[in-house]
Amino acid sequence: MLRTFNEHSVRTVQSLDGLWELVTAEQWAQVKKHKGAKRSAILKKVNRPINVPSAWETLPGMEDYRGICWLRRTFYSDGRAVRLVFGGVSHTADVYVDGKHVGHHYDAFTPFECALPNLDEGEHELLVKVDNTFGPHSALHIENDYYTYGGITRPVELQMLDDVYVSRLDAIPVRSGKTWSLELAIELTNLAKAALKRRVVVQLGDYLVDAGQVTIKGKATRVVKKSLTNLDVDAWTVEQPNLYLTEVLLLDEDEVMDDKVDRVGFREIKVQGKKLMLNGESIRLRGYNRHEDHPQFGCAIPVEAMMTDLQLMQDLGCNFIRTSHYPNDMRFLDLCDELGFYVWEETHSRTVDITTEVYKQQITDSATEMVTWHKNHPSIIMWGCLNECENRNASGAAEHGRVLRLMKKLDGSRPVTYASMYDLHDKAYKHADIVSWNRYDNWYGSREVKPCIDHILKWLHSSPKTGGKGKPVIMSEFGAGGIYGWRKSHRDRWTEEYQCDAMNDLLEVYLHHPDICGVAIWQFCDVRLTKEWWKTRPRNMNNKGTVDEYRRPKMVYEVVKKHMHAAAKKYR
Ligand code: ADA
Repeated sequence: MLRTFNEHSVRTVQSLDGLWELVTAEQWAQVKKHKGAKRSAILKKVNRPINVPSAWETLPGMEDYRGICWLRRTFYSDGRAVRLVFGGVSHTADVYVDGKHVGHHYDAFTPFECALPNLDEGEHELLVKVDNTFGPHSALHIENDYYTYGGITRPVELQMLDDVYVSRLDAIPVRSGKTWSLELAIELTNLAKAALKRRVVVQLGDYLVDAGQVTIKGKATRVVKKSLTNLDVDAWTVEQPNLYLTEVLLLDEDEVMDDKVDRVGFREIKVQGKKLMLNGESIRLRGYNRHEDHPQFGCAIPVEAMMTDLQLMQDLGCNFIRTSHYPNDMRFLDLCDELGFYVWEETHSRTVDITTEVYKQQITDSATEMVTWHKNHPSIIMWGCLNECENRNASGAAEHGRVLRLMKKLDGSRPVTYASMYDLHDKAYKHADIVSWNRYDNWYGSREVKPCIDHILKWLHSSPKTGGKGKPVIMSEFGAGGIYGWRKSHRDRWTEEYQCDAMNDLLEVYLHHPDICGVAIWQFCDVRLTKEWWKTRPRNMNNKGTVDEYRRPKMVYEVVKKHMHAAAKKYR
């Protein structure tokens, strides 16, 4: 399933997870040279089963396959309109039903849907062409310090719809003193040619609001806005992550024809001077950058393994996760909502070229889909974008402003930021609500941590001209490499001992600095890289994890745990 809870108790939903068939483009090229029985015999021979969701790199012989594969299965439709929802396909999908092209999507990390309003009753073929190649067609998935896998890497759902269905539900909490309200925007889609009426009812716990009869024109959508006010509910915090199921019901006369369930956490996140305020109280963020990467699953990490990561981070005393460098699986965000973590979710953009037209379209889609699909998660307290992208010139800074404004326009309830590597030379701070820095003073340089950060903080707050004066600051990346098991008395770089010494110095300064409201260690676990990065990365891995790729704690685990728990006692 796409979520950790049922989004529908009335709408017919079927999971399409499980065994599909896979052929590579090369194999298909051979197969289609033949016809009839010969073609079927060859296809039967080359077809291999693959689980969905999964990365094809987990199939023996495909560990580093970069190309195009066709994934196939069948499904049954009862003659109603069908909606296919893909949690994520890495990295480009073309969807065909019974040979007809019904959808296209770029970017592994955001969900997408295909509407099939006129399918006959019966069995249908679902074919997905998946492409994980690099090139001018792909501005966000590039050779990088993390791996781009291939496959249908997040869950797939088949939904059978009534003529009118809830196509989107936005639920944004608003705090007023001790009570809360909930601003609802309910998008209804009418698949029929004729205008249709539905009664709209919203339930949240014991609260019920009846929006009455709504008419939706034929083949159109309509947004119904309603507020639930004076709600006596318990707030969402990481200490008490209270969640409330909110259900929208669509009725025709007295029959419930469709529904949509989401979960709401009543929390308010604001910036106040140099502080982050949650429900009116200042908070400090303590946590990690986490890639969706695992040697046994690639980026298609199952929920059980997600839980292992979150429980390790809780054990370490963390309350914060940055989804470096892309929108995460909705089930992971659900777990963060349930367990109580603050999340910085960001667009898919690690040090990409932000000057091309392909980039501009792809980043706009990534930002729009991220906010549209994920805005109800209470754990997400800020939107990020454009990690370490060029902003030392006017055009780069302007592009940062464009994406930051786009995210704010889609959701004005959260602050926005980006992780910068250009400290004094960055020209885009004025566009961000929060200033965030990636710094590796004691890894890529051998500079002293405290004098360096004091120097750039003094500069930042010295004048409004910096664009960051008086704004909160997050240390969005810092850390050092340590190869699991490489323990030496010389404590040189890459030894676990060096990593401990570096982390000790960094956390001592960043966790307690009055002008720093949050820290995200780079990084939670060691991750695989694309092969072009071999020159600077032993094992062709990014080895800065606190745990290795198999989640085996390195020596630095205890250093982090000591510092984080001490900070947790001192600050909220
Ligand atoms: C950058 C980048 C990270 C990672 C890190 C490193 O800050 O944002 O993705 O590559 O450097 O390990 O050097």
